[in-house]
Amino acid sequence: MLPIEEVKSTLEDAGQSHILQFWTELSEGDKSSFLVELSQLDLHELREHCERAAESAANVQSASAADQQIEPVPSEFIGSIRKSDQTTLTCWENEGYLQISQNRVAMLLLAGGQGTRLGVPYPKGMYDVGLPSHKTLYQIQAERIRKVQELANAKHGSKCTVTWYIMTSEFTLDPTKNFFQENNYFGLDRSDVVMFEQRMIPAVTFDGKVILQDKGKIAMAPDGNGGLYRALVDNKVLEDMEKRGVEYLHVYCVDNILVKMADPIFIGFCVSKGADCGAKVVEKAYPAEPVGVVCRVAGVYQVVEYSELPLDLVEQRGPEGELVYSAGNICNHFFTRAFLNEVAQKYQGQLKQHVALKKVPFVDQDGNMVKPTKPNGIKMEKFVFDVFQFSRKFVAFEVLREDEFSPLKNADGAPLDTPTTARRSLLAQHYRWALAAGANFLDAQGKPLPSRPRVTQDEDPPVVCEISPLVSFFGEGLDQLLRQKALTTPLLLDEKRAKELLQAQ
Ligand code: UD2
Repeated sequence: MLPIEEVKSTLEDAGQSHILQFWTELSEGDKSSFLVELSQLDLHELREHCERAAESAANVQSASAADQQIEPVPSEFIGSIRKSDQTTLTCWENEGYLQISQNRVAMLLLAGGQGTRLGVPYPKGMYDVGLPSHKTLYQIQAERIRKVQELANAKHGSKCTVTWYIMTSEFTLDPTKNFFQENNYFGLDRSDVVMFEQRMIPAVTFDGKVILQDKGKIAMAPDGNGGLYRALVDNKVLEDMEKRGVEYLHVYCVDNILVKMADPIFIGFCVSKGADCGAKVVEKAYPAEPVGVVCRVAGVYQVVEYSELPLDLVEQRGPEGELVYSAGNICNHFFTRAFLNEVAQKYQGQLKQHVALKKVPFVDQDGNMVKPTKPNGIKMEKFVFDVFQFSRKFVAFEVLREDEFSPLKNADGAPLDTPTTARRSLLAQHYRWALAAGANFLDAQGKPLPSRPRVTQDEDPPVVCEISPLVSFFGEGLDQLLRQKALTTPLLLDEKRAKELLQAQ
């Protein structure tokens, strides 16, 4: 902890002396915790941070498309599930499983966000969208890791590990850790789940002053999911990866209920192409969908975030009425460890700072708590995909939305990306898998239900069928359990039920 006199003079130098304006009113306990907080801040970077934030906010109106030289990505450049034949897909998948079986693949979850839109006071990964099993997002992800390891082992006679790195923040670390402990790491080996914390940075007013959230507390926020690269260095994660022999990292965001963990096809595709960076995309559903788009900016492949794509480009359509900028980023990325090392050593400090204007509660000059009704603060964030520009070989890979993308962003009541739409997407996928495996469903009275594999997010699938990831990773292995079986709904196909069905053959 730094002495108060030193903190005072550094804050004065940084033009931030107001931070201590209520110092004399604080209790001894509050003084010491505030001093701890201030000592952890990089006070020397503070001036630059505040100046840069104010300057960026003033220029927030982004340059025009022509200024930025944004172009769409030619569709031939994008690998695709839809456009590839089965032999090629199997080839990529085999490559992926081979790498997994050799412990060369790890997952990295970005879980440091505050989940403000969903509005729950705990990390999003702990959310239960109301499936029959009541599994949370964390549990679903953990079980998919267990299953993909099992499949790789079965193919290669190995005993492999897909290490799970989890980036948290001050908001999410403790609850996430406790939740994993209480749930016995969902059956994973706890030494293969590595949690680490990203940095927090102060929120700043439009004139570059750090915002006090309380008389003895600065308003802090995580530094964006691009804070990953600094956090990898701070927490020696790259060294850990090297020790474990991990060469490839599959990075993803917490809220996509359909995330295909350590996706062997995607990994195999990226490895076969010799890529150092990759991004999964889906075709955008509608112009304003809140997903970034993969494009070329001044000739270099990048993601332009939805909040920054010029409006005329958002709406632009081609001759057939299709969206020109349609390669929607689903926050599912591939990196080689070698590339991440390079980023850590050379580029991490050069990452662009993006500006978000937010309503940040604060104490005013007179010490009153104020809840602003319009944005009053600037939060600076780095984006995880901003390193693509440093890549030597970047690839994009298009997957099917109905199989791989259904994010949980908003609370129920919102039209899209809610617990209801997430639950429906998962149940609809499992229903499709069951039908494809030859299942017949009966209603509660034993009457056969007609098959209707195509359902939209606006309706519940006609049958409630949930399949545990421990039974099937992505629809495989269900034929032997379900073919020509008459199944009463709701069906919760967990390991116990799978055993019963096998025995009933
Ligand atoms: C993200 C993508 C967007 C699109 C969309 C799909 C970014 C910058 N944008 O937008 O292009 O793919 O997802 O759903 O990736 N997080 C942290 N630390 C932070 C902030 C966020 O770990 O400081 C995590 C967060 O917990 C989540 C992920 O990053 O898992 C994405 O964050 P978000 O939900 O705020 O991003 P969103 O939906 O604006």
